[in-house]
Amino acid sequence: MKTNEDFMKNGISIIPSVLSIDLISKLKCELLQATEKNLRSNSDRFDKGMVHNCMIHGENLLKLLDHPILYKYVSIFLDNSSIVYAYQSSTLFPKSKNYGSRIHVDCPRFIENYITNIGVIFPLDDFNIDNGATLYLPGSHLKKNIPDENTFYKNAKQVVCKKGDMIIFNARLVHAAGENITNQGRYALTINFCRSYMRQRFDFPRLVPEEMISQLGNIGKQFLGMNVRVPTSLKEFYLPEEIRLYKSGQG
Ligand SMILES: O=C(O)CCC(=O)C(=O)O
Repeated sequence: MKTNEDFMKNGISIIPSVLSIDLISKLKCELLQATEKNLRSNSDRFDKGMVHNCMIHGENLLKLLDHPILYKYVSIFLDNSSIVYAYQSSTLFPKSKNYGSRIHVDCPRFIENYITNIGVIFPLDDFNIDNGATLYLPGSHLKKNIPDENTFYKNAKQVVCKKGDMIIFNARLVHAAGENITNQGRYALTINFCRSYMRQRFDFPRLVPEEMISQLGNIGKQFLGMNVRVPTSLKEFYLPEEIRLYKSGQG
């Protein structure tokens, strides 16, 4: 299976045509609105233009967490009880770079032969060389050290792909958003998944309003962390199985 081989050897795979054109335009519309709002209120932050916690910024952004193909590949490459560590946007405005354009990995721990986090990118525009398609160093997920800039840019490949494809990568893969030298924005959603016993960047079960959580199916609820909530009292600890906060079998 090429997808599997690419992921193991190079640290990254592209799953083609995961999102429909209709869904892409709805997601982009919700993301644009959230981005504008974010720029009005948070324009002085180091990650200016990045929308955090995308699931609370629109129905389609929320329900993306229920996507069966997303679940399938996260289960194959990480674990079927995985949870979301972070869900944000990566926008390259016209003629710009962004916070993700620095050479980096999305997981600080290197554990040989063991993956704690994987990254998923949903391009909402075609990714090409000119608009800053993600750069990555093939095989770098297998090494502890981050290469210097020269080595990275000399050997990096670029993820040229279509909007609606799904990029999935080992979070130890050394990568960087490119530079957008065009006059059009390049929009993308990025979701980092971790193992169910790890902590999330935000406490999503408390951060996401209940009425939104209730719109999700079992996959989306699991990804939010609803199966691994920690009791705050004995009363919560002894809740019956069906409504237990930390469910059994979570890996
Ligand atoms: O936007 C990109 O091309 C890369 C995003 C990124 O660096 C990340 O998800 O960590």
